[in-house]
Amino acid sequence: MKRMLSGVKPTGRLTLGNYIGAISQFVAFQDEYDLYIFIANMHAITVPQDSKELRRNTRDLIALYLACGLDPQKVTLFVQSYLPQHTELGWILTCHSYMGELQRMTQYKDKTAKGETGITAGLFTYPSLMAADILMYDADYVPVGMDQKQHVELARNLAERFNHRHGETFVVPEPIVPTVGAKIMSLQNPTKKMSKSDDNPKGTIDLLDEPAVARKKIMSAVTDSLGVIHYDVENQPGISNLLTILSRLSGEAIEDIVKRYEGKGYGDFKKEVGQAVFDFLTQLQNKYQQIIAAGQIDEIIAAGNAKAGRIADKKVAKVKRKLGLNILK
Ligand code: ATP
Ligand code: LTN
Repeated sequence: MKRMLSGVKPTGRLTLGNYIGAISQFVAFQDEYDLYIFIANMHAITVPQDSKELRRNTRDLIALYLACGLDPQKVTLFVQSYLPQHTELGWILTCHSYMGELQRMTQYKDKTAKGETGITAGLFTYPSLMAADILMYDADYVPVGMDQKQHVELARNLAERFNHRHGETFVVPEPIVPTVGAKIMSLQNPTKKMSKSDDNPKGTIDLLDEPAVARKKIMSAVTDSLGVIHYDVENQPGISNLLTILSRLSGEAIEDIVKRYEGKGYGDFKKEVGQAVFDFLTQLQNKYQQIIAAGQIDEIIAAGNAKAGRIADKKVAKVKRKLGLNILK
């Protein structure tokens, strides 16, 4: 079985966009791959975080992942801050990364170009830590959003460089970027991505929104005045976005939904999408509550940390041997 790994930053509350674009894919991958998913909380602190919020977001994120269908029997779920091997290998890979390479990474480049102040050295070097996260586990595939592809490419370069200098040590990973439902749009501005850091909460469906509130957000989603239900991203971005949401939640093909709505109006259509979102959130939040009540999060994470830790220990020991860092006989 090929190994697949991905990390998520616990920097805010998850949205329906995160579910459709990322989490639902992980759930689908868990049967086909030896899947490792971890909470990248050491990455979250590259920008200032409130400690209480970070702790809450991290636990919510784990509970939501489980509620969305990640099965701890199939997936290794762990928390980065419990595995010091990541920062250790991160440092070693920082020492194999060139300034020029890191300067080309978009997050740092964009922030610097905008003249932002308070950019930390951690934000500059985090792509090397991300490479360590990936190379530690010999991941064959890394599913990420478009914005992260560049970092997986850096991980590839570092793996090749290290293998070349010190002998075969790391698997060279490949990024996987989703094709469908990769971009759920804001309900208030359907040409902009639905994003957890949006200022307008009406544009975003939070996975922990009251289902009735979420339904209202769908009912007041921005559409157009054409009055026909067609999938046409260019001219009807709002309707197309709602079609994508309904299709991904119900499993019905977009063209079948379009056929059912021939000659019908937006009101009925929105009602159906609203109901689908309402039902989805109700079911998800029930599971979320059950997971919290079952009190198994600590146990699941402890098991995931232990399993990941065994692999990480071996890899770090091997790397240290290659570098001449272990001197005791
Ligand atoms: P922010 O809005 O703060 O930039 P984000 O909501 O984009 O954050 P990330 O943590 O960067 O979230 O992304 C987590 C995963 O969710 C990534 O794989 C990303 O591609 C996916 N994702 C995020 N927003 C959407 C969206 N609107 N549609 C589809 N996938 C999304
Ligand atoms: N940098 C990523 C999160 C992340 C990650 C990883 C993703 C950290 N380490 C390893 C895949 C593999 C982000 O900002 N979303």
